[in-house]
Amino acid sequence: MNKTIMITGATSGFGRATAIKFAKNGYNIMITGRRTDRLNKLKNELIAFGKIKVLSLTFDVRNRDEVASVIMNLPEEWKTIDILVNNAGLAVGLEHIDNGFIDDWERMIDTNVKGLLYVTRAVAPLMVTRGQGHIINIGSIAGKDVYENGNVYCATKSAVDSLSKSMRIDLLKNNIKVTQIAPGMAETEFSLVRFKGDEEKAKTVYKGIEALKEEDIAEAIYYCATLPTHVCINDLVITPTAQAGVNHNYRKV
Ligand code: NDP
Ligand code: 8X3
Repeated sequence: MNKTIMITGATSGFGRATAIKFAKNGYNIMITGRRTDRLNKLKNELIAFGKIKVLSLTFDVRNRDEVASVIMNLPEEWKTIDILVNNAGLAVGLEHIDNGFIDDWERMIDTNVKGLLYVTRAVAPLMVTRGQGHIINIGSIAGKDVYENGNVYCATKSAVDSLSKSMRIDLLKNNIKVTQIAPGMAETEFSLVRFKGDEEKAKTVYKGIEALKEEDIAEAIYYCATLPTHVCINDLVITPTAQAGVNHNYRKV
């Protein structure tokens, strides 16, 4: 029987690449995000790999009631979630703390911290009931160290770092693995979102650097998820070769 994976934020970047990687390897896939058109397109792409089922769920992870209701009302066959990838997240803005937009801060906190918690609170009991499961949280090197203007984004990812550790302790007796993957600079739609659609500004982030690709993170997620049952990768920090932490990049310009 196929295993089942739920991926939040599958309409783009790491989430999308992860859905493709697991579909190619025979997993049933639940893809989630806010953009239904993209989910539908991806669903068709995934089904074409054959022999798997795909369920597409449109919801905003910030909506506590919606998250709870969607997951509680899953068809029975989709309630056996083997792997949850808490990936949905974003950075918005890059300002000093005295100039930051409070709306941007709220969006990051609501998505990266509260959204991850809402999804986990709904899915973890299903795993506890079965006495198995694997939660993979996408943190960031921004959760390991801070950079100028990173303030609130770094704080949200630091919360993911901390939550990953405590989830692992809380779920220890339930045979549930918890892994954090903390990527460095990766060229997805991340910077486009951070700079509110400014493509030129987004491109400068990756100038002179071979950034990580979304597939690199999908490969890492797949590796962590397919180890023997007694092995749990706790924390994986992955940067491009040209990056050593949030404040050290080597650019060829
Ligand atoms: P993308 O912008 O390419 O993808 C982000 C995904 O998150 C989209 O599918 C988006 O879907 C989803 N998402 C955002 N907000 C919400 C929401 N409120 N409800 C549901 N889904 C949401 O970025 P990445 O793939 O790079 O980012 C994925 C994760 O990786 C994030 O948590 C990010 O912080 C983290 N990360 C990224 C790094 C990078 O350099 N790229 C490095 C380290 C960590 P939709 O808009 O359809 O809702
Ligand atoms: C994204 C990585 O360093 O741009 O989480 O904040 S960084």
